[in-house]
Amino acid sequence: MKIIDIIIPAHNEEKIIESSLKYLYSYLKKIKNSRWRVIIGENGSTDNTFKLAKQLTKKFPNLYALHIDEASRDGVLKSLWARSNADVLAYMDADMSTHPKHINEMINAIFEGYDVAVGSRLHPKSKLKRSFIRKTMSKIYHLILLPIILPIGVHDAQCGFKAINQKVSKEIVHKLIKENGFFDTELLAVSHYKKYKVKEIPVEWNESERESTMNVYKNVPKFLRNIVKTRFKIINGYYD
Ligand SMILES: Nc1nc2c(ncn2[C@@H]2O[C@H](COP(=O)(O)OP(=O)(O)O)[C@@H](O)[C@H]2O)c(=O)[nH]1
Ligand SMILES: [Mg+2]
Repeated sequence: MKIIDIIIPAHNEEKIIESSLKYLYSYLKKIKNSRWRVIIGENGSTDNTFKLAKQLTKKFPNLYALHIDEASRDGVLKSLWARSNADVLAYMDADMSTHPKHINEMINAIFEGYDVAVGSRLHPKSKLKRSFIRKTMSKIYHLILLPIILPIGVHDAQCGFKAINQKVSKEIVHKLIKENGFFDTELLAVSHYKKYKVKEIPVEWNESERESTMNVYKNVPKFLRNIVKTRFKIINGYYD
């Protein structure tokens, strides 16, 4: 039987984690003929996220809560994917901005032989509820910066909804840097370079009403530096 691990990175999410899990589980119940686990990967919270997550493991089947000693969301994703032996390694953001109805399609894509499956908010078929400023930043990033410096082969690098198989996990995940959400762009740029089979899933996205936990504006210079760095790493054969 195939095994699916779904990681939920969590940082100061005590207000939404329970309702998010309820929402997600109503769709997970529809997954048949495989064993799935949901793993909350918490770090750095100053609220009760971890304590609550631990309590919720008694309420939700196949739910695990881990406190990970890593400094960032990317560090948590890297570390939990690296230690998983599942056939499908997935993650989704705790706020369920990506509608969880897409989870089956994402998992099935890996079962069908795709190496990577990613949610996409910039595909013509996506449905998007997002603030003007975040939409604009995303368009500049994906329509101008990435095509010029670091092609990724799909419309959206940064949607918090992705899955990979063990091949991708073994070959590249340990090489990705762990900083401020850039993990997603690097994963896709390297997948594109290595000609992995990538499925893009147009998603329905409803931006969460809670404030972003990711320091989006502060991270802009780091993203710019990292896209150039990744380009050079590809040229220098670092991922080969
Ligand atoms: N474990 C962990 N998760 C984080 C950290 N920072 C953000 N996250 C999680 O990353 C996901 C994306 O964050 P979010 O605030 O929704 O970002 P946005 O959608 O880009 O505004 C959420 O599940 C957060 O809880 C962190 O430092 N550690
Ligand atoms: Mg979000």
